[in-house]
This record gives sequence, C-alpha cells and structure tokens, in this order.
Amino acid sequence: MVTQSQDLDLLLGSLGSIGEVAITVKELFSSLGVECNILELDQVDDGANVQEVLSEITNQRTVPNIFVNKIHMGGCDRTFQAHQSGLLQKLLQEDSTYDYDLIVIGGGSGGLACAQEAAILGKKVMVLDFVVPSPQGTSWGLGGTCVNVGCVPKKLMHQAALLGQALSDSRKFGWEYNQQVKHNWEIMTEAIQNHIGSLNWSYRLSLREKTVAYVNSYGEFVKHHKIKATNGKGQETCYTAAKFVIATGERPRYLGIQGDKEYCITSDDLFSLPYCPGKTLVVGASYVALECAGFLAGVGLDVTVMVRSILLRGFDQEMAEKVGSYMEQHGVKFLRKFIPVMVQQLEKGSPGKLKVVAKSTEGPETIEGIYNTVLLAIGRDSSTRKIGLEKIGVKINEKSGKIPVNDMEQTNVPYVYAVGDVLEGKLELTPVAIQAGKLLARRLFGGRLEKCDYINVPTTVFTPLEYGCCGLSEEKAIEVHKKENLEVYHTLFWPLEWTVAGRDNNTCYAKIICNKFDNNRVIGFHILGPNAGEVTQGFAAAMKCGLTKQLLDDTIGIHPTCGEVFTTLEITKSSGLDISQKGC
Ligand code: FAD
Ligand code: NA7
Repeated sequence: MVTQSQDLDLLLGSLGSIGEVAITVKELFSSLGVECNILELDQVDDGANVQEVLSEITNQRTVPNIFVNKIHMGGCDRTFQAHQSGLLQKLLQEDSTYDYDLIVIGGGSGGLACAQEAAILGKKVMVLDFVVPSPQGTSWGLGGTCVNVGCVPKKLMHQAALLGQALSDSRKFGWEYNQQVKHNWEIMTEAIQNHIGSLNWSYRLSLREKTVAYVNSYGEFVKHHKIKATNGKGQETCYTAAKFVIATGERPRYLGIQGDKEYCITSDDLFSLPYCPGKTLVVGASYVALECAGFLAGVGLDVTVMVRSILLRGFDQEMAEKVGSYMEQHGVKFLRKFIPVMVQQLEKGSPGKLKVVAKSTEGPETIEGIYNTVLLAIGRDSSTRKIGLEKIGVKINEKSGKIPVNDMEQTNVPYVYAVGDVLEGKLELTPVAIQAGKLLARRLFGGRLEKCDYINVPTTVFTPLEYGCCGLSEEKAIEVHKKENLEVYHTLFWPLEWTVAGRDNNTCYAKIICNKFDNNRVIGFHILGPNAGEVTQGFAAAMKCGLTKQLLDDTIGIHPTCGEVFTTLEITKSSGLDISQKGC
C-alpha cells in the first residue's frame, strides 16, 4: 500500500513544452493515490529562474523534473523505471518508517565527514565501519585509510626521514655530536601507532558527541533501503534507512603472481610493521610507491623501486622525472621496465629473505634479486564488489569497480549516494572526500545547494624532495589548450637553507603554465622543493580566485623563502634561456 506523500514535487512545463509525457507522469502518481505539489513553470512569473536553478541543482533542464521526499528522481523515464522496479513505491513511503535517516557505509575521511554533518543537521545517522584484515593479518581502528594506513603515518615517516637529512645538515651549522647516529624502526613505528590510536579514539568520541550511531560491522545491501551488518564475530543485524552513502574506499591491489599474497606486504602493513623491513623492493611507480621508497631510504635502508613504465602517471612528467632523479642521486635504485613474475621465500624471519624474479617489459630478459621485504604499491581496488550493490541495482564500472555519480554524488539509484575514493573519475584525496561528504549532507538535509568543486585541487607528493602541484600538468595543458596558446615560466632555485648545508644548487624547480589567451591565467602550478605542500596550498587559493601571471608579478615576495620564487618568474620555457643558479 502506498502512503500518500506531502513531499512529492512535480515541476512541469518547460516554458512552452508541457508534453503528453508529463501528463502521463501525473496520471501515474494519481493512480498510486499520491498527491503531488505541482509547479507549472510556464504558469508562474519566475518560471525561467526556477528552471535555471533546477538545472543548476539537478543537471536537468527538461521537464517533468520530479523529487520524491526531497530526493531527485529525474524525468519521465527514470520515474517509470523506478515504478517498474518498485523503487518509486519505496521512496514514497514516509522517511519515519526507517530506522535511520541516513546510513553511511565506511567510516573513513568521506563517510565520517558526511555522517557528522548530517547529525549536526539533526538527522538520525548510523556509520558502519569495518576493516577486513590484509592478507598479512593487519587491521586497524576507526577513521579509514588516511588516518591509519595513508596520509598520517606516511607523512610522519617522511618526517622521520627529513630529520635524518636535517641531522647531517646540522654539522655544517655547527652542531657537534660524537655518537654514531642510527635509526630505530621500532621506536618510530610505536610512536606513530600511538598517535594513530589517539586519533581513532577521538573519532569515536566525536561520533558519540554528535549522537551518530557507530557500528563496527561490515555493511552489505540485502534489499532496497535495507542493509545487513556483520560484526567480527559473524553476528548479523539488519538496519533500514531512507538514504545511504557509500564511502567504502579502496584497498591495495596484488600482482596475482606466485608468492605475492603469502610473502609481500602493502602500505596496509608497512606503517605498523613490528620490525625493520631491511633491504626492500618497492613495486610500482606512483605516488604511494615513491613516497614509501623515499622514506625507507631516508631512514637508512637499501631500497630499489621496480618501475613498469613511467614515474607518477597522471602527474607532470618533467616534474616526475626530477622527483625520480633526486631520489636516484640520494641512494634509491630504480629498475626500469621490469615487472615481477615470482616471489619465493628463501628464509623465514622478521624480516626474512625473499627471492624475486622479474621480467623485462621490452624483451625476454629476466632478472633475480634477493630482498628482505617486497612492498607492493601497484594501485588500489575500490571496495564495491562485495557490498550487495547488485541487489539494489547500483551500477558500477565493471572494469574498475568505481561508482559513477552525477555532480551531486548521487548514484543511478536515487536514494543511494557515494563519496571519496569509490567515485569514478574523481581525485582520490582525503580533503576531496571530506569536502564532498560534508557538502552532500548539507544538500540532503540542510537545504544548501553547493556542490563539491573537483577542479584545481592541490596536492603534494611527499618524496624526499617534495613535489606540490595544482591545476594542469604541462602535458594535459597542451592537450587541452594547444602548445601555441600557452606560456610556461620556470626556474631552478636554491633554498637558502641548502646553501650553508652544501646541498645541490640546481635541483629545486618552479614552473607555472599560463593560458596566453585568457589573460595569462595560471592553469598549472608546480614546485619541487622543501615544504612544497605548504607553498602550494596558498597558491591553490589564489588559483581559485583566478590567479594570473600579472597578479603574481604584482605580489611582493616573502624573503628568504622558497615561495617567493613565483613572484619573480621571468624566463619562459619557449625562450630556451638558461635557468640554472650560479650562486646565492
Ligand atoms: P577510506 O578512508 O578508505 O575509508 C573507507 C572505510 O570504509 C575504511 O575504514 C574501510 O575499512 C571501510 N569499509 C569498506 N567496506 C566496508 C563495508 N562494507 N562495511 C563497513 N565498512 C567498510 N590523501 C591525501 O589527501 N593526502 C595524502 O598524503 C595521502 N596519502 C596517502 C597515502 C597512502 C599510502 C594511501 C593508501 C592513501 C593516501 N591518500 C592521501 C588517499 C586518502 O587516504 C584517501 O583518498 C581517503 O582516505 C579516501 O577516503 P574515503 O572516505 O573514500 O575512504
Ligand atoms: P596508482 O596511482 O594506480 O599507480 C599504480 C602504479 O603501479 C603505477 O606506477 C603502475 O604502473 C604500477 N603497476 C600497476 N600494476 C602493476 C603491475 N602488475 N606490475 C608492476 N607495476 C604495476 O596507485 P597508487 O598505489 O600509487 O595510488 C592509488 C591511490 O591510492 C591514489 O590515488 C591514492 O588515493 C592512494 P603503470 O604506470 O600503470 O605502468
């Protein structure tokens, strides 16, 4: 039996075109015994404005444009499809018939942000978070990837490596010490894990304060609006909700070769590894691989990176090569154009000894190497294939497992939304997941319209020499705008701190890419140098405000800093002039 809903809005008439279609939808609702609020756009004074706003918030200009219980249903076809599948009837039920207004699956960056914001807006919210242990048996607490096995531990390990560099610089600044300096992996890891433990606890407290129900169970859809939660002991409980947000993130991928799951570790295991990994092979060449290789080498380990094709796919390749060559000059070995085909255990232990056989991607050559640890960083798979999405008809990209959404993070099933790393075609970064989660909750429950802006998102690769960027890579800029429409300004620079320390004077590099036909607007910002993340953050705000080359020239620098280099960029790449630094 369908309950009558006061909350059904039918926006009709596209200023001239109420078709038969719309009338049929009206008939459908009347046959279901549902009263709807109908706004005939061509019969109200501000119909055109309403249509503008509607197209802004729903991405749909056509009519009818239907909302059921504040959920955007879509047009005629989607409404009839939903009716056929029974979903429409479900949506027409009052929200109060469900246990929760919102259930969020996944308590990571995006899920927690969304759940807490919805609770602040007065909604009854539940978060399910469950960590399936890695093949090596590692698991962790509430907070998701970033806090437990991502940004937080990796930045702290990067800091451990930077301190080692600072120690050696310090002798040049007059510090005298006689003890032999060595690094203790166990002390570092314990301190980092203690910090993470305090973060796990603070997340739990924060959920409790906001009266979000937290359930440490694995969530899986069983039917429309209903989820099964299975805890660590295998006990099952079902919950219902009016709306759902999928924020289940990703987990590291394995190679699918002999010995990989038995003997290799991933970033999920590295940050809590109870013993020093020793001589390490890192497989993969994207930012997770290079960051891990960088800090492992920085704390004194023998590190080799096995690269299948290029470094830092998706990033500016000139910058990527500079990141790699700095690492190479500072002790990291690179095996280019090889992929592992077998991992074999030679000795057990902590760490043990592993033999890796690899083959060339360009010919029949094979090589072997002996390592204590093999770290796989070859990408991450979305956690979307075992959460019952097929039971409720949520579409995923079958190849990647990613979830396609519209620009309001809504899936093809109108009451199911998704945020964070599971999204197709979006950036996989913590602040992006948080922003999307928060804005989604505000749109769903707070009457707000702001959408997450995925353009000009800054990021930093925390390799030994940090690489910060915002906007387009040079390759992408050329692809989008054509080379002749661009001007690239660049320079090498020598941070003052590096001069006395006797460090390389032609390594740090700054580059901006400007669109000549849009007032020399900065469309790509790139810096390779110390504190690149801190520098990039401020310029990213400026890019949001439409930063141009002239505005950079008009800005007075802060001396002596690395960031000031962007206020004095003069040499264009096209001029071919020498950018090397002769002195300070
Ligand atoms: P996650 O944070 O991954 O959270 C998903 C949660 O859902 C997890 O706790 C998972 O166990 C849980 N879950 C999964 N399935 C279920 C289920 N069925 N039921 C219940 N719970 C479930 N980003 C940055 O911005 N800066 C960085 O420096 C950075 N460094 C990184 C370093 C590494 C090594 C890695 C791996 C990632 C890094 N990232 C970084 C990326 C960042 O961690 C992610 O973008 C972010 O965590 C995504 O958030 P999310 O909410 O989508 O998913
Ligand atoms: P990415 O960005 O997906 O990169 C994967 C890297 O691993 C990349 O260098 C790949 O080389 C390489 N790769 C992939 N498969 C293989 C195999 N089979 N053998 C050897 N090398 C391989 O993954 P990340 O782990 O760095 O980051 C994923 C997300 O995690 C990131 O967006 C953050 O949100 C956190 P390729 O260039 O394809 O030749």
